[in-house]
Amino acid sequence: MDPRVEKFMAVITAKNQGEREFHQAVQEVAESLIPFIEENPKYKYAKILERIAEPERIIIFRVPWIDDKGEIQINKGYRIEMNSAIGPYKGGLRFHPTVNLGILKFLAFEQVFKNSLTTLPMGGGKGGSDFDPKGKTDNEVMKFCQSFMSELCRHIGPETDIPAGDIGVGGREIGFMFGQYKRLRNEFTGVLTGKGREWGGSLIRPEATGYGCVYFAQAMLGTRNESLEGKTIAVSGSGNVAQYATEKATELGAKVVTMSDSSGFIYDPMGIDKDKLDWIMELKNIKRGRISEYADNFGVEYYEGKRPWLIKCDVALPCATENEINEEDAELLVNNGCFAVSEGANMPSTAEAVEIYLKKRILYGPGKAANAGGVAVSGLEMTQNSMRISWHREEVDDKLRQIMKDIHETCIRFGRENDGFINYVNGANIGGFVKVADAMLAQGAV
Ligand code: NDP
Ligand code: 2IT
Repeated sequence: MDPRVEKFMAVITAKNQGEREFHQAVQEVAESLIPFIEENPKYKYAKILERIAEPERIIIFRVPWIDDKGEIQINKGYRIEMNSAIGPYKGGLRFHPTVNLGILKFLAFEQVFKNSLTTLPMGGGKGGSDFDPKGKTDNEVMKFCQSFMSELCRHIGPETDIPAGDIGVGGREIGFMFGQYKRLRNEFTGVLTGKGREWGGSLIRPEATGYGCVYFAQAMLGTRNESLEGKTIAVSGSGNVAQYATEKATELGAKVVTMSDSSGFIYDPMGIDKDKLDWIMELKNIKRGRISEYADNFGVEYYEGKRPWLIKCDVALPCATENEINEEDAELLVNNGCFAVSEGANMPSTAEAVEIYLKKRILYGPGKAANAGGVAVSGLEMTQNSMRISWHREEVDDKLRQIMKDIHETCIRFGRENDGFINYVNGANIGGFVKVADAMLAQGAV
């Protein structure tokens, strides 16, 4: 490791003990930024990177709620307000039993750079709870969401901090939280994004992260005069991001052969076409079933406890969760001919996996660039709410495409190496940093 990065990370790990994912996210950014900051000492003397790595505010609270049996349940609630240099805090809420402070800090840190890359005026934040919506009734989810929002509503607002969805938080949860916010504050405002379209939501927001991830893959392939037409794709996950990544990739002529959940993955060599995807959407979004049921229904292989990366593919779209591609998986992917990875999830590749992509010179779009389409359309939802209008589907989709193109251009501008190779990691980290850093310089030591 570069000794300057080592020195920086020693302070980060000492100050944020035990927060493994946060260390991982900060180190990746530091490796790109420290050499850049050395060349631009104004950022060094103002300690911009040191400040970006320290959240502006963290709120942690108790979330008590009563389950259907009448028993009191207690969860932890969090909101990390990471950086507001270029706009109000913006970022999703995650409800998953693995949620802890370190995971939310990593997500909030990534969000700062991602939101800056979108070109829209949004700062970075993230929040959530260790609540597990799996196996809960709609009534229990509502009770939890209402209790969670009863506290969170003191800290957020349309000009302050605007949460949205993430793992375990979709349209249902956003609806319950919006209802409680409105009731407590007596305000109908754009305080959350990902709302239903009848009550302030933007068209294309549900699709945006998955579509954007595929648009980014398309742009990367374009640099090698390739397209998605006829390509075999491995997707992981079967939630919001995975579903719409699969839909768009299929629409563009690719064949998606895998999808997964936390129990295992299915391999459908014929491809998950529109009808089969509709079946998955009903299974996952309405019946809340398991992906293994797809194998039973369509007579394909199910790999219990495994991830899709052992399947031969041209392009991988990891859309489930962090660190779902390790060194061994990355080796397998590349050795089987995979030449592009576009990350729908946040930090799905371990540091060792990323090293392999870069060493093998494949097209690698890190999450903060490739999955920025979700928060970008959240930004467009905020604009529509402020203007009290709603744009047509095509209009939002066109804006999303343009934003993904612009992010890709930014990555090229800051990430092209002397031999022409595009290092999208450096591109995204430096490209996301500059705007935030300049705003922080202008605003003084706050
Ligand atoms: P969903 O809750 O809709 O879906 C999550 C999917 O990932 C499910 O298939 C789930 O399986 C699987 N998964 C979750 N945790 C794990 C785990 N620990 N191990 C294996 N599989 C797991 O979430 P989203 O689709 O919204 O989010 C997916 C990823 O995309 C996350 O990394 C999120 O941070 C990122 N992201 C989301 C955005 C959005 O707009 N929603 C925007 C940008 C990034 P199971 O059902 O078994 O839990
Ligand atoms: O990780 C992310 O970018 C999200 N979960 C979406 C955040 C948002 O505010 O739309």
